Amino acid sequence: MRDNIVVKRERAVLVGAILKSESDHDDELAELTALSESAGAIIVDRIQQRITSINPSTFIGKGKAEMVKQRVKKNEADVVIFDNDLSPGQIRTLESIIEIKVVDRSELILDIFASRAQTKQAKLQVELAQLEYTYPRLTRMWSHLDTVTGAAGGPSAGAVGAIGTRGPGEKQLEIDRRLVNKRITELKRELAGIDKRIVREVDARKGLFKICLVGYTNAGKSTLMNALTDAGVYVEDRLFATLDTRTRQWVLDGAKKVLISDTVGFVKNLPHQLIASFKATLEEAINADLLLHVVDVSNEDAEYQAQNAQKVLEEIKCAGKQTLMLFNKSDVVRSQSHFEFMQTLYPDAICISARAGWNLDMLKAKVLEIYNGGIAYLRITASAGDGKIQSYLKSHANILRQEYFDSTVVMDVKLGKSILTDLKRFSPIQIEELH
Ligand SMILES: Nc1nc2c(ncn2[C@@H]2O[C@H](COP(=O)(O)OP(=O)(O)OP(=O)(O)O)[C@@H](O)[C@H]2O)c(=O)[nH]1
Ligand SMILES: [Mg+2]
Repeated sequence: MRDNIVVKRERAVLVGAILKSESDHDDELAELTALSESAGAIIVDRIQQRITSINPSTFIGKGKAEMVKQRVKKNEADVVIFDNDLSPGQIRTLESIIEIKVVDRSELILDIFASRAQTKQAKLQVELAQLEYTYPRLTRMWSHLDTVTGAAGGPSAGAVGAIGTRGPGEKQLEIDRRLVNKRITELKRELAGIDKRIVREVDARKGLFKICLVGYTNAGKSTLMNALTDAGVYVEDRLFATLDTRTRQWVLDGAKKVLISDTVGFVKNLPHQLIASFKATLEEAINADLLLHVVDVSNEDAEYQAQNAQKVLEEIKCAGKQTLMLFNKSDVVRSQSHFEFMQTLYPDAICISARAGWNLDMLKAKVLEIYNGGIAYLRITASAGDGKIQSYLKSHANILRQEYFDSTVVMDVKLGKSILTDLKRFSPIQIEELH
């Protein structure tokens, strides 16, 4: 039943179980709907259930699983897509009850990423994340490994073909596991080479002011990047159009040039395996001096999307960075009251339209102001045992040099002046200006 997780052109029933304590969002399945459509599924039914606890074997209650089965039959569905992440055991039990393929949320996102990946790096990153998350959940791993190892041209390629003809079994699983682990090691090695190159590139730009566009997928980051520079980044009205990072120069004012990067979009609960393997891609955000958080204000879920993007920023340790909130797509706002509500939540947000070119001058002026007032280079000397200041600087500044002496640590850092007052909280430390 479950020898692949691709949902393209399949008739899908969506299921979302919400823990009572978790959330009161109106339409919990809106995001899963958009994700499933992006993956190419045809949605035929949607089922939401509030639960008080998770059933360890079926996640939702057994009775509810039976009900899903009835709805699947009625709608002649091919696949059930869960908004939650399920364990391999839960997937197996649910499939035996419902009698069709069950795909969980992380698998769905990984599937979309797999279909979007264009560059070698993105392809390797997605493959690694899939090997670590999806493959242990497949019943017939070997049919996939066949193409995987075959493509890599490794010495095992021939052997895998032979295994495929033998059919699955206990022994088969052991061989599969060995092959998966071998491939994971290969991928990690290959990616480490690429990551090193990227970290070097990012390092080489240490002296320059760096801006990174972040935000929920489809908010208009790439469109804004194109409007501000001549990047020619791929734009499309679908989720996860961008999987790679592009960096371009943005001329603010004559000689004042900054670097601006466009990167992968966020959704709620990005699979951890994906964040781990996309670490190099997110490196630009991690090293940025300023984040531009792009929000699609015309979307009625704008608040929810902004909050979830914020959560991902926390996960990649970027929450403390200086951030400008941008309300994009203000040219197509339908509900004035929703727009005003968003403005009360984020009074400092700048309303723009990347597509129509509205207020881009205002944005530029604001960035210029931050750029001018903005950056300090400092040498900070602290007690070597003071972990607090070190971890604060790691998440709020760029550490250019860090050296330990007997009882002290000396750090040369680049940071936004706005956090200087914050630094005073840490004592006793010694601060000197570097330039
Ligand atoms: N009306 C309107 N549409 C916009 C605006 N900005 C972007 N769009 C549209 O929104 C869609 C998504 O734009 P992208 O620039 O690809 O969005 P993104 O944030 O880069 O998305 P991902 O790469 O998927 O994370 C495209 O169809 C754009 O044409 C805007 O200001 N107004
Ligand atoms: Mg994009």
